Amino acid sequence: MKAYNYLIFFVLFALFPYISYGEEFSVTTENNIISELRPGQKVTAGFIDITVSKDAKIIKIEAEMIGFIEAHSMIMDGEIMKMRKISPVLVKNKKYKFKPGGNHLMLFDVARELNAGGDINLLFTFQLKNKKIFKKSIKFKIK
Ligand SMILES: [Cu+2]
Repeated sequence: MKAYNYLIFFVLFALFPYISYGEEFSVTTENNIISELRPGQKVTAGFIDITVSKDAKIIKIEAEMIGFIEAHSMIMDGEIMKMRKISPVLVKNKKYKFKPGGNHLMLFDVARELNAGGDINLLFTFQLKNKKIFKKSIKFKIK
């Protein structure tokens, strides 16, 4: 019986580092909004404030029935607004904002309805400095 208890103890300790490892990266979000898709459109924008518990890059964003999703910056070049694809670099515990008029998400080839009042999950892939990958599904309200 005693040997059995030791075994349980050992197994718990052996597993613990892996269990805690799974919890090491957390993502908190606010103001998660996707603009509703107007009739005839296939492209829309998204906004979100993201705070991560460790320095990380967003390397991919995907969702069902959406061709592809990019993060963009937006700058004024004289009178012309220019958007450029970016790979957002998030700093630990610092809020990163995707907001109207600034960095934003762009959803292309949308093949589903996105009506105000609904919601949609986007799957974010984050890469830490040590190259470890985390995938998080994040819910957005459609507005
Ligand atoms: Cu854009």
